[in-house]
Amino acid sequence: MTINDIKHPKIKAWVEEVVKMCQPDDVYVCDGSQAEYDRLMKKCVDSGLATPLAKKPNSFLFRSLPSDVARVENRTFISSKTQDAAGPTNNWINPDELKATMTGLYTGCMKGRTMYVIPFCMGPVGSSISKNGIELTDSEYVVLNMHIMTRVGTKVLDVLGTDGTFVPCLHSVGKPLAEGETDGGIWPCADIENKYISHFPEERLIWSYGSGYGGNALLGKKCFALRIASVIARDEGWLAEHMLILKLTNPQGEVKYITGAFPSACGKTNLAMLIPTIPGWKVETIGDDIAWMKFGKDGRLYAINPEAGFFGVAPGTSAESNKNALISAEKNTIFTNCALTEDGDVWWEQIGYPAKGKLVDWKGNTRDALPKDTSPKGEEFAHPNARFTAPAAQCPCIAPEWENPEGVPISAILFGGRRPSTVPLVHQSRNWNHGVFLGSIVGSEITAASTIDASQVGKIRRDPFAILPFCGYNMGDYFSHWIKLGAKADQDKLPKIFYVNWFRKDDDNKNLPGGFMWPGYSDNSRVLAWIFDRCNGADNAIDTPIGFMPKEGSINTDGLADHYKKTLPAITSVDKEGWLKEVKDVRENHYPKFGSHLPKELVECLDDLEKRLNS
Ligand code: OXD
Ligand code: MN
Repeated sequence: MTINDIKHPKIKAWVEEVVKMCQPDDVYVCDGSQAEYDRLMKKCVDSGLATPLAKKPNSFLFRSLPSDVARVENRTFISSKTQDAAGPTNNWINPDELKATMTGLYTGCMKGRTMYVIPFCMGPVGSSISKNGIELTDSEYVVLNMHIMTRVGTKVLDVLGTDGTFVPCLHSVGKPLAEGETDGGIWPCADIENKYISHFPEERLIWSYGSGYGGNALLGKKCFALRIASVIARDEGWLAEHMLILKLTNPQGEVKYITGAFPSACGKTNLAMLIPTIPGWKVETIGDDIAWMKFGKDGRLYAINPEAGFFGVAPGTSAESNKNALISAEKNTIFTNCALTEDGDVWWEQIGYPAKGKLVDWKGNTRDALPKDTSPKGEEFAHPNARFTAPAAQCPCIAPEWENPEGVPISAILFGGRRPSTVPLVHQSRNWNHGVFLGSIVGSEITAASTIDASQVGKIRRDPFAILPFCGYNMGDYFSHWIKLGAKADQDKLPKIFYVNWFRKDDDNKNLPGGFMWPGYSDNSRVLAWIFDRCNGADNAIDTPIGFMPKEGSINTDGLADHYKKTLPAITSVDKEGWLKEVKDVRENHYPKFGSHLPKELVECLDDLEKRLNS
C-alpha cells in the first residue's frame, strides 16, 4: 500500500507532513500480513541485524547497542502546556520549545531509510474500549514488534474510515544514512543526549526520537496505552493502568477476575501466568502489563488488555518461575539482547540450567559458558533487561475470553512492591478511598543491590499505583481521579482493594532461600485464594489498624514447606513500629511532593491509620 491508498484525509495529510520533515527514501503503509512480517524480518536477517534461531521456529535474536538497552526515564517528557499539569514527578519542557528542538532533529532524519506507516489498534479491533493509533517509524524492528504487540494493518484503517480518531505516534531511530551507507548490522540509534521520548497530552500526540528499544520505540505500549491513555481516561471517566489482568477459578468452578499493579521487575508477568500449588485452583491470563478499565451498564468495572503480546524480561524466566512464559516464547518470537548458544537457541541468566560450550553474549562477544546459571554482575551473557516479544495467543494459560470486546468484570485490585519489612503478606483496604491510599503509597525499599549510595539503603522509593513513570499528568490529580470514580460508583459493585507483599525478608534465617519469608511464585496462589474468598464475603479476616488481614488458619498451607509455616505468623501480623515509621515517611517525604494537588481524602486516610496504630 502507498500513501495514496489512505482514505482518511487527516492521516494522509499528517503522513505527508512528516515525509516532508523526515525525508525518507520510501514510504510503505503496513497491511499487517504474515507475508509483510516475513519480508521485513528477512531484510533484518540479510542486513545482519537479526539472527534466525535454529531451535525455535520462526524466531529471531536482535542485539542492540549498549547505549540503547532500556526505557530512558530521564529523557522522557510530558510536555503539557503548563508544568503544573505534568506535575512534580514528570520531566517537563515547554511544548513549543520541545517541538522546535525535535523538529531540528527530525529534519532529514530518515534519509536513506524507509518510513513505515503502521495503523494499529490497542484492544480488540472494533471494541468500544479500544483505541487506534498510527505509528510512523524508520525501524523495521519496531514494525516487527508492533505486529506482535498490537493489532496492525488494513483492518485498522478500515475501522478508522475517513474520519475516525487516532493517536499520531512519530518515531525515528535518529540515524540518517548517507548515500550508499548501511547500518552494517549495527543497531541504529542516537546518542543519549539526543534521545527524546515526548508526549503532548493536550494534542494526544507522541514524538519519539533516538532510541529503538522497547517502550521508547514501540509507541503503543507505555507512551500511548499508559501516558496518553491516562489523560484520555481522566477526561472520559475511565482508568488506564499499569496492571496485569488474571482470571482465577476456584475448585467449584467459580470465576473471578483480578487486576494487579506492581512496579517494574516485581514479577507481574509471573503472577499473570501463575501455576497454582493448591489443588483445584486455576489461573489464566488476560494481560500481563496494562489494563484499561471502564464501568459497564451493570455498574461493575470491566477491564481489557489493550496489547496483543508480551514484551517480557527474559533473565529470571525459568520453568520454575514462569513455565507458561517460556512456552509462549517457543516460536514466532523476537528475542532482544539475549545470549546465543552454539546450537542456535537463546540463553539468559537464571533460565534454570547452565549453558554449555560457547555463548555469544548480548554485546556480540563469544565467550565460554559458566558452569552456573548465573553470572557476576556486569558480566552477564544476556543483558539484565533482555526481552522476549511473544504473541499472547501462544500462552498456554491465555483465557479464552482474553479478547472479549466488552472486557472482563473485575472483583479485586492488587497493589504490591518489594518491601523487605513492615508490609504484611496481604491486607485488604477498608473501603475504596483507603484502597486508593494503599495504591498511593506503593513502593520498593532500596537495597544494596540497587544503589551504590549506602545512605539510601532501606529508604523507600515510592511508585504510586506502579504508574509513576507512565502517568501522563499530575499524579496528585491522578489520585483525585481514582477517588472521584469511586465516589460516583455503586459501592457494593466496586472491586475490593488489596495490598500484597511477596518480598518480606529475614536474612538471618538460614532456612529461607534468599532470606525471603514467603516462597512466592506458584505459592502466591494461596494468597489469591484468600482474596477470592474475601470477595465472596467469607469470614476469613480480622479487623486490624491497617485493614483486614487473614484470620489464623485462613491461608491454605497444605503442602507448604515447614519453614514457611513458621514464618507465616510474622508476615501476617501488624508491625506497629514499622507502620508508624511508614506514616511518618509518607507524611514528611512522600505526600508533600504533590502540594495542593494531593486530595484531602488521602490525608484523612493517613491520619486515620496513625490514630488506629496509636489506639
Ligand atoms: C515494562 C516496565 O517494561 O514496566 O513493562 O518497565
Ligand atoms: Mn510494565
